[in-house]
Amino acid sequence: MKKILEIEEVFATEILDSRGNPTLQVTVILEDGTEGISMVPSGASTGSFEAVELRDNQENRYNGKGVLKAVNNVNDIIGPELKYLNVYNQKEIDNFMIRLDGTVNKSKLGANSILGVSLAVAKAAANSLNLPLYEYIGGINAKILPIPMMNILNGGRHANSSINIQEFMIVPILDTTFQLRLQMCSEVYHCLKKILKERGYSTGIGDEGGFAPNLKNDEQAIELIIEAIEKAGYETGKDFMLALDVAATEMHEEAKSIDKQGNYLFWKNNEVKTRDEMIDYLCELVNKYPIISIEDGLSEEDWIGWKILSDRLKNKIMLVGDDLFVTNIERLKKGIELGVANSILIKPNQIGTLTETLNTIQVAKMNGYKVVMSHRSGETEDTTIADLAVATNSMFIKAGAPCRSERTAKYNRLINIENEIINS
Ligand code: 2PG
Ligand code: MG
Repeated sequence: MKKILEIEEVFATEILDSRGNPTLQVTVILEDGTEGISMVPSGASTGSFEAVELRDNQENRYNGKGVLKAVNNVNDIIGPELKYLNVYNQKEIDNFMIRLDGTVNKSKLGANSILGVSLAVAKAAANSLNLPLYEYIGGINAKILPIPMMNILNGGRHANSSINIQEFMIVPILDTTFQLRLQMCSEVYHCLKKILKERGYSTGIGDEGGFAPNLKNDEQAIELIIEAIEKAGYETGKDFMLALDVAATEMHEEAKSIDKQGNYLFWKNNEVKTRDEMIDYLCELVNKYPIISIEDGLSEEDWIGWKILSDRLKNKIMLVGDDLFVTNIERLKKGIELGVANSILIKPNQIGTLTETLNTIQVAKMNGYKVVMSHRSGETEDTTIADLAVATNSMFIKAGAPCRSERTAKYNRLINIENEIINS
């Protein structure tokens, strides 16, 4: 017989994220008193096909970024409807919220409200069974720790610097434990800090904890990182590879202001590239440097460009769709059909429920797309994505630099999960 445990109460609170902007905390309380609490992250370089993050737009409060409407939607609309529902019916609860919202992009109730509830329900259910979240979601097969794609140099929208590419990541490919990989990344991070300091560059950090120096150009960032890897005693190509998130949708948006064609504007140094030039540029970078993965090399609307890029690079490296796929099963299916990209970034708040997130991961895996679980640039101390990465045996995780508690919280959670799995 299926176990039943009813939801007693659901409520939300407005809290702050790592950028100091409001976001939601949602609490679910069960009839036996068990609680599940989730906190919702928030992006800066958001794709236009993401589910809607509901904000108050009330200029005199938090610069319009308040989330009291979303809080009220949880307290007054979603919460009362979930009372007495069985907390173990995650799929039914998520589908019920999708119907209650009734829009294609969750714009009525807000994906932030819905995701907050969805994750808090899962956490309450896991807690009630005394199971860690990764095991509740992934069962006994949840056992693979993800490889960090660690963003140690921030540019684009995540830093007020001269660098256009949003993320420069190190990927410890050496076959070893999560904890050793984390150690390797942290060592490289600190070597990079030393190098930047010695050369007179700022060691201030960007939104995801990576350094945000004003370098001569984007390629210098790659070269300094390679130097840092070697200074830390590791070999690029053997111990580490590099990954980039170009976040090209942002460049495409910037270009629209000066050029109707919507090329790509490297707005920090005012350089315009056409789609073809952009593709050539990315191929050159791949030829020149040990790059294993490029995320959002082209914009979310440029399916034609993505197809050309995929034909040129898909057999060499990972091409990760973030703004392109927005964790949305329909957009992913379109990509699969067109032969576009070969990997997907998974951000639960892009789609708005745990069930949809898991469904998208399943389709990705069935079609041989690699899965990269991801934080947002605006984060909280919530560590759900760490559990979700293990629950789904995702190959990679993006959780930022080994710096800033909202980032290290995810890594620290993964350390504890790895220890639990080793000792079980
Ligand atoms: C990205 C993310 C996370 P944001 O583009 O991949 O690194 O950034 O949350 O700002 O969309
Ligand atoms: Mg991205």
